[in-house]
Amino acid sequence: MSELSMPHCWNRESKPHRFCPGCGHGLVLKALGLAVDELGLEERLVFACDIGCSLLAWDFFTFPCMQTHHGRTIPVAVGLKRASPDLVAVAYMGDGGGYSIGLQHLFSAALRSDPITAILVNNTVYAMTGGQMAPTTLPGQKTETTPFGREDETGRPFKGPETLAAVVQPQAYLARGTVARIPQLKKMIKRALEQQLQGHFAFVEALSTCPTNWRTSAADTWAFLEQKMSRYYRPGEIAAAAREES
Ligand SMILES: Cc1ncc(C[n+]2csc(CCOP(=O)(O)OP(=O)(O)O)c2C)c(N)n1
Ligand code: SF4
Ligand SMILES: [Mg+2]
Repeated sequence: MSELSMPHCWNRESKPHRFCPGCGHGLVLKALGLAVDELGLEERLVFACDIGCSLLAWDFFTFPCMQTHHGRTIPVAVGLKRASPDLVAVAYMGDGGGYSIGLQHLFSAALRSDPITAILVNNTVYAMTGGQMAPTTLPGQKTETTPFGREDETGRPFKGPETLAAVVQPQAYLARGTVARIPQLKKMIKRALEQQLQGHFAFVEALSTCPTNWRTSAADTWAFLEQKMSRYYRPGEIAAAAREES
């Protein structure tokens, strides 16, 4: 299926989407929809979305969606999967939800190798609440709460897949894609769904755009994504670190 086509599992009866013009969320959701179509998983999918702009995805698809509390999307997906192991559970969240308020859940699911697929949209800010600093805000980046640029004393920006590589089991799937390359992102999400079908934990971070809170033009939005974010957060698959078990 072409990346230009509309996913079959897209809900054509829902109202027009509410993402801002230039937002990357819709592109990540499209990559997910195409991956679900290609694997023929529409009837088995259950989708849990976080608070944050990810909640605007609640009526995007034809498969069931559950709206969770902020940061609690992963445990909800784990619960759904444990109750109905034949379901394919997708947890969809922002960087604030996954790397800040919900970080312990992400780590716990990775450590246990819960067979779910987590997709995290990294747009470097808490977008829905007005663009405050997130764990992923780049050094020097201006946000609502770092008007002079993020300073070193706030810590180093969090690299999710690389950090999880230290704790996951070898069969887990970890990757970082970008909305600048939808075919690659779709392949990563496909692999993440396949890994869940094999009984393993899978996590894909997607570098994404938020022109509203970045206050950028179309050209500057793309330049920030491609020239700043992608240099700090390198797209690609990330191997689990070898560990000595005694
Ligand atoms: C328990 C709780 N704490 C805080 C909030 C307020 N809140 C709503 S969305 C959000 C940030 C969302 O940022 P992120 O997860 O990065 O998603 P984005 O909007 O950037 O896609 C916060 C702090 C909340 N709704 N619930
Ligand atoms: S605020 Fe940012 S992340 Fe939220 S819908 Fe608008 S562009 Fe997208
Ligand atoms: Mg965010």
